[in-house]
Amino acid sequence: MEIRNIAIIAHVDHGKTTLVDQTLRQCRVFREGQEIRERVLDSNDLERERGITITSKNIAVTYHGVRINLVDTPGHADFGGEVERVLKMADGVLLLVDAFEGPMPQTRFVLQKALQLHLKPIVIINKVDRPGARPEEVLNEVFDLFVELDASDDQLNFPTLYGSGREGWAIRELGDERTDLVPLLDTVVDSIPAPPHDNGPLQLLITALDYSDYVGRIGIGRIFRGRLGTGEGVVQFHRDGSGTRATVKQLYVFDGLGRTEVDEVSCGDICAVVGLENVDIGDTLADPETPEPLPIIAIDEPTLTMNFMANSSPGYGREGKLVTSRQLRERLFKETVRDMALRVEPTASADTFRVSGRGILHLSILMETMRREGYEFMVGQPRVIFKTINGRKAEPVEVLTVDVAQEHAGTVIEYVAGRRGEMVNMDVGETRTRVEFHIPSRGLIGFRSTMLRATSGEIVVNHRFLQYEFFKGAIPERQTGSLVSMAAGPAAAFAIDALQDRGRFFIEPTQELYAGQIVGEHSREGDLLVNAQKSKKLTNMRAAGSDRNIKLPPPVKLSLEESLEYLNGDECVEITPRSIRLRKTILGEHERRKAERRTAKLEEGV
Ligand SMILES: Nc1nc2c(ncn2[C@@H]2O[C@H](COP(=O)(O)OP(=O)(O)OP(=O)(O)O)[C@@H](O)[C@H]2O)c(=O)[nH]1
Ligand SMILES: [Mg+2]
Repeated sequence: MEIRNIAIIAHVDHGKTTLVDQTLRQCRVFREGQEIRERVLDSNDLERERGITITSKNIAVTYHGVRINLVDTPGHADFGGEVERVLKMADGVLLLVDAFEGPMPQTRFVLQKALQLHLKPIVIINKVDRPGARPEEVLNEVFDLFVELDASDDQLNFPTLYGSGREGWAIRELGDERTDLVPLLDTVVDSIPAPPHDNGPLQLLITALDYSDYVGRIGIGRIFRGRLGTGEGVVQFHRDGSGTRATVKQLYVFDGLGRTEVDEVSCGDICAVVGLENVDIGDTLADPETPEPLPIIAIDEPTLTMNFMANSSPGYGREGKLVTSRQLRERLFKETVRDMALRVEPTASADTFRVSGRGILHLSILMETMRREGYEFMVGQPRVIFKTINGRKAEPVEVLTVDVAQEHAGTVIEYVAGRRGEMVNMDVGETRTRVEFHIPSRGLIGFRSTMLRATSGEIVVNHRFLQYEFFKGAIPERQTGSLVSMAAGPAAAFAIDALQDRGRFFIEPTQELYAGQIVGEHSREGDLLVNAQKSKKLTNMRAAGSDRNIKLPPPVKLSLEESLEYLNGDECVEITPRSIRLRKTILGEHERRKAERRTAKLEEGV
């Protein structure tokens, strides 16, 4: 069977999954009567809730007798490493660009990777149905981007389409009739090269993993040379260069949303292999007669780290069932097996683990997954990972793109400058201005929420890792302190009401609190201990009901990511299946003061 291997790449939310979905539908993968959900590929709960793709997925459609293997990739910058890896499976890419937004930082990153791998690109200007879409202008911007990225002449000759994944059509010229995705499928078959055929000894590169409760780990990859049959022996080369013997128990090729078992897979095809112990990303399966590994796949270094700690809050174990440090340890190390970009290290304390990854989203997805599984734990302030380059301290720097109403551009520029950022480009549009900066990752922590507030929500923020650069100098932490509950017990409306001018609250009346819990953000520097349980003295019947008559502004609800970004160095987030609470890492006021004095002395060098 003829084959085409193609990866769908784009900036976050530009419509990859929706387009794959529609392609599946139109190729009749959905059996009649089967319940059809939107974006069926975003299959895990977190993906559905957040509306983003977290892990890439393989699907395949058969079109005019050609099997098109499609890989849907995540668009969020934290998962860029994953995209880079799965590109190894492809001979071509479908680059999607939102007809309204135009090329964004992640568009640039994924395109650059694809061009470096000499993959054949097809460009589709997507979401043309969007009001305000500017497809022709965006196509020009995409062309400029190709030029900037040093695309070869052949790559610059990319086929282009306009389309709407959601409405399920693609066209070659804007005036064409908008019927279906046939023009896109035709373009894929015609312009993406078939995988080269090499009859030599087997080489299969594992680029993704899957699990099944029945068979364990499953390796997913592409055959670059030779062929592979069920029951055959192979040499499995690992990342460290060592090789072990293994036998292929089952082989599958992709078929629609699922897989079909086959006896043999030929060169160029993408398959799933069952029966390999400890199979890992980057492994090569090779012919035992002529065992030759493929080059090792580079993996992104983590840039951000956080401490994960066993929950030590007074109510620990009440909301989750997995609470011990041993359970936490096991779970974290298990994740490193699946997620190459994650690093877990023990620390001097048996209850604390240093977990490092590619960004706040990357790590918060792990936290969300764990709390759904029933874990309780705490996480400390996110910190960037410094490196030493040529004997000097270096730190991660990111490209930050901000789209903002013109009147707010000044606010953003000023804020970024205060965080050691540097403006590199500014595009003043009719209503919106796009500003691009280079800024240390440190300066970005808390950026989104601060700017959303400063611009009343009129801002779109995107950023992605650029490179390590020499340390840029101190950046102030959050200037304000926290409002800290001094006692345990349910919060009282009366107390919250009386403290309104001290800051903004994160909690609601009647919510159960413990001493040392953070109940709000102080409007000034330094923490403020508050009595959040204080209620009005009940002098008579009428006063007893008065708590109910107090009108409080709604509390500020921080998401998990916002909570992480809020933290100062001596604070952490308590995460349980039911709650997310902010707290001082040291709960007792007395002990906290003592620790503060110790740190202050250390800093003075006494
Ligand atoms: N107007 C319009 N909206 C679209 C179209 N395609 C997708 N969307 C919307 O855009 C949002 C993102 O779509 P997805 O398909 O999840 O985008 P994605 O590129 O897979 O996103 P990530 O995987 O997170 O990078 C959803 O709200 C879709 O409904 C389109 O053709 N037109
Ligand atoms: Mg997606």
